[in-house]
Amino acid sequence: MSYYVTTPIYYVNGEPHLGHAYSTIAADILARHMRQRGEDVFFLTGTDEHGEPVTQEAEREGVTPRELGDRYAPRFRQLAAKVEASNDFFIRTTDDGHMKRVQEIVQRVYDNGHVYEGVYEGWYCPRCADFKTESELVDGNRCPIHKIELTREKQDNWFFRLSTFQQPLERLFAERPDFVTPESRRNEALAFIRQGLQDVSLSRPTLKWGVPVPWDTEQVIYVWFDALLNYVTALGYARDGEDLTERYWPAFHILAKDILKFHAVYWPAFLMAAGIDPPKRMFIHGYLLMEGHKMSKSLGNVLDPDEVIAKYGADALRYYCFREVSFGQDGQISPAGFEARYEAELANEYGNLANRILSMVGRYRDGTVPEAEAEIELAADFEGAPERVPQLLDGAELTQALEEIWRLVRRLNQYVEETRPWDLAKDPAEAERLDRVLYGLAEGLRVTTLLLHAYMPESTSRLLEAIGEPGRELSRFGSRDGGQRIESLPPLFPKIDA
Ligand code: ME8
Repeated sequence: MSYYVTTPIYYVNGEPHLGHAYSTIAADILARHMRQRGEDVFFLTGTDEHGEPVTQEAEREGVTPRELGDRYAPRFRQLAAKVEASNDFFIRTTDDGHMKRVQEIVQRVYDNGHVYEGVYEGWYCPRCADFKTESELVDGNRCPIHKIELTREKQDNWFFRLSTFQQPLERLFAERPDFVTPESRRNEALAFIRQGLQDVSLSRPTLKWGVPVPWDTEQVIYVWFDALLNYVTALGYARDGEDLTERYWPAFHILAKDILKFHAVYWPAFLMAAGIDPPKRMFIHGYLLMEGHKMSKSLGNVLDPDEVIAKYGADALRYYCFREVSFGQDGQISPAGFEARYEAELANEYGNLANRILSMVGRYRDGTVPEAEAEIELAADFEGAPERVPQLLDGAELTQALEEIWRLVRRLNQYVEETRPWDLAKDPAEAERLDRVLYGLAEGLRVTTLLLHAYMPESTSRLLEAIGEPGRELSRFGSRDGGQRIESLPPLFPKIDA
């Protein structure tokens, strides 16, 4: 089976921050997990380089939009690498391959009769690259997201007949209840559709920076259609001489609630208009908040992921984001929160557990996992875990799946305390029991670490190597007989001075 997962493509109008890393890490956890399940995975991320959000920043800085893109696109690419994203391709909307395919698809939508010329007047936010309705405005005529004052704009341009897709969209939502999750976001999108859809601009007459409209090259394609199409165009040119569309489309999209309408409403309608299948599913996550506010470039309250990674490592950052904030909801993050979870959960609960098990197998059994049967009370608690976690991750429930895994970590710690292997080791009559206890602990650690691998690829790889696990595929408790050699390891998550 194939599995295609995407992140939003990020605007190149400033430095990337933890909010961007968050979506990328989420998609990466899913991609890695699916690879562990033997799926044929394609994972896409990249940058959105056209439109007002980029043009305006370029003007402010006195550079061209292309220069801005060339400055920031590599920064986003580096951020992906730093957070250990295993993306198969990095798209830039300034790629020739993308622009050519955008024109082809937009032309198809035009040929299919879904485009007309008209006039539009409304409140326009250049940071969102979107018109706002009267009811959306806050404090008079300000953007609800960026809080900047908006001007009324009148445009002669090309329109996409979104209004004619109301019924097809309602049908799509009815037939596929998990098309948009969590359910609250699905309801929000559906309410937007049901209130009646207006046609939307397909082009911008006043802007030069973008993909030219193929039949009217004085205008450029509205940045949102240009950007959304990346999910399809990339498959056409990511691999030289190969078209991956058949193999991977439709996609599972990961994005935050700020761009729900574009993905859940405009995008499937536009694809239908082009005769392309809608996406498979999308998961809408919330915002990471710093001191109560959304982290964002325009609000200027950005937590630097470089600093966090330098101090705690990328794995710890990946773990923290999905442990602290329930994926799908907004949640507060803070340096103090990082430290607390790092210390209590990664260093103590997991890191110490691993080192204790390694050293006990080393000390009491000369570094070889005993060939024994696990005690039933431990085995029972691992029953079903390799099914429950994948099921949750099928729906991108990253926090719930991690909670399931962490229950196993805690169970292993509790089992160490209950069985007290150090006491058993003193009594030769308990040798057989000690074999069973140590086998159970090593086996539990192996199974749990394989499940954690998608979340924390680097540290779990080190541990899996130390416990002699050659592969990365998910594994059932008890499926390995013991007998493998175990090596010692420096602390996985060393204590850090504040
Ligand atoms: O909207 N918390 O780009 P963008 C969580 N180019 N996620 C956050 C976040 C935060 N504080 N801040 C940003 C665009 N994000 C368009 C998208 S897609 C075809 C085009 C993440 O640079 C989140 O995924 O403003 C959000 O949807 C995205 O960055 C917006 O990035």
